[in-house]
Amino acid sequence: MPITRGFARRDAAARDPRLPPGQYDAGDWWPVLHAEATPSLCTDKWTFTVDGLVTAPTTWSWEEIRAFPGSRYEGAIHCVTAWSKFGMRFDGVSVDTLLDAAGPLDDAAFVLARSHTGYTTNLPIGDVTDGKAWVVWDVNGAPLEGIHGGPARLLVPHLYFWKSAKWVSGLTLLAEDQPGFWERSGYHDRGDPWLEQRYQGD
Ligand SMILES: Nc1nc2c(c(=O)[nH]1)N[C@H]1C(S)=C(S)[C@@H](COP(=O)(O)O)O[C@H]1N2
Ligand SMILES: [Mo]
Repeated sequence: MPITRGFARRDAAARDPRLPPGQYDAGDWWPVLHAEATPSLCTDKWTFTVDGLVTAPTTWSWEEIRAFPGSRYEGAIHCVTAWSKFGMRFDGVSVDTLLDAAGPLDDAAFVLARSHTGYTTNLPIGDVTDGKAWVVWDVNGAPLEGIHGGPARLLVPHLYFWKSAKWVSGLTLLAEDQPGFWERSGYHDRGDPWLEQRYQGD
């Protein structure tokens, strides 16, 4: 029956329910996107700092940060330029572990993530706590390449990927929101892909 076949074809072409609106599956392709030149950061000079509204501002070395209990994210990532990738496996440390060590003060409501290159991106503190954010150094079982932010990047996979600062150098806890690099150029403050929060006003 033609009508049945028509429905079957439409089902086969149905959108993947894991794809947020306006996104496509990039498959095996992992685009490389950044505004600055790729830095070459030796792990013996790499550091990660949590400062601002915390009881104990702390800087960790590469060895120190890798000594924390490991934490893994498995799932999708979504870039505002419309590509998504599924089945990504990142290993690193949970941001919860790092914030616990530094002791956020009660009035810490936002974080500004910073990169060793000067890149910044802002997030409500609730978007980097309770198992939603990581500092990661391995992807799909291999060390994160420099072009993807190695030796380590921030990973906040439930938000558009510009929040996942490459070559991350730290988090500053703030009482007031302070827009980062792309946010100052018109990108949305929060960037939830399921709400299509691409640009200011979305
Ligand atoms: N330091 C830094 N981090 C960054 C960016 C950047 O320009 N500089 N761009 C962001 C954007 S817009 C995206 S989509 C992802 C791209 O990460 P990828 O190159 O590993 O795919 O990095 C994010 N983190
Ligand atoms: Mo992006």
